[in-house]
Amino acid sequence: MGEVTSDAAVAAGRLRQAKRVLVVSHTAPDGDAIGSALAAAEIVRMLGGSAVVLSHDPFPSSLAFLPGLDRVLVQTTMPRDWPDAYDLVLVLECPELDRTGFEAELGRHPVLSIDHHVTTVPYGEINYLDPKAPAVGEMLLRVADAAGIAVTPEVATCLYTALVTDTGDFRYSNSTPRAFTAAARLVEAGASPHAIAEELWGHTPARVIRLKAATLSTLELLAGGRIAMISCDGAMLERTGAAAADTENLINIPRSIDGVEVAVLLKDFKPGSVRVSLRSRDRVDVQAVAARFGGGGHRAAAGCAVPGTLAQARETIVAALLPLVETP
Ligand SMILES: [Mn+2]
Repeated sequence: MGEVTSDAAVAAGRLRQAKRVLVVSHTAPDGDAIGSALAAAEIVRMLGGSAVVLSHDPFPSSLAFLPGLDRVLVQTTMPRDWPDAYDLVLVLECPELDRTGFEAELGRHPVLSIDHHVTTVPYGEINYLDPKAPAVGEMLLRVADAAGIAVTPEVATCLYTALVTDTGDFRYSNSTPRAFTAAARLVEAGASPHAIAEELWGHTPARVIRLKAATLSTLELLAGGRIAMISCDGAMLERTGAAAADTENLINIPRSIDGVEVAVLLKDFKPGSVRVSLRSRDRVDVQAVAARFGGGGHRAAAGCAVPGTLAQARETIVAALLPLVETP
């Protein structure tokens, strides 16, 4: 096991030593994954090194405005100059190395892990871990500070996007003073909350709305209305022209129903395995439920994969949740 630290200066020091860094985050990347990866690559460049961002999966179209996104390698294979041209791997937002989709290759160089998940396994040579951080983007602002780097408007835009998406527009329980302090700094550094909100929420492709309608038509209320469940399958994607990444944020709709304590989104896109997203209003610890199936996340937002058909996964998850919503 490598070094575990909550000190951003240790991470900054390690990045300063690196000449060429491969930056990776998790599959099915969200705003914190992509925003943090782009900002981290820029921080490495400002420290005098070079960096390449590699993403196993495509990103949601709502994030297409992020500065530097056109240079991200979106592919399931390693870059052509891997491994010889690199001397460090920076892994962001991954509680376990296999969340990257590239775990078999990444061990060829030392790994620096930066993450804020409660369940993070310290798999890196250095692990800068802070479960109290509202987003990895906030941790990277600390890295920039520790490195003595002035945040550019482009980096501020990436980090603010990481923060605003991971806190659900500053509505989730991670909307702490730290989140607002970082947000204020990033706005001062050139991030525009209005322009970013417009990009994130004002350019929804019609296929996403059609997928939303199809998925919401499956709504079931269970346990006297305390569990809300929706599901989505490959046929719906085909019918609407949507992609798997377009399911992002859908789960917040059943979560918003009056009286619902846990919302569940079942995604049946792969034969034999159903991807499960869980959201709670904080009273129920959905991370503990996800962990039972090898998944992870946070108390109020977690995910896992359950083997079987959609109907089987539904039964499994309902059985796991029922005792939790029934305890007063
Ligand atoms: Mn995050």
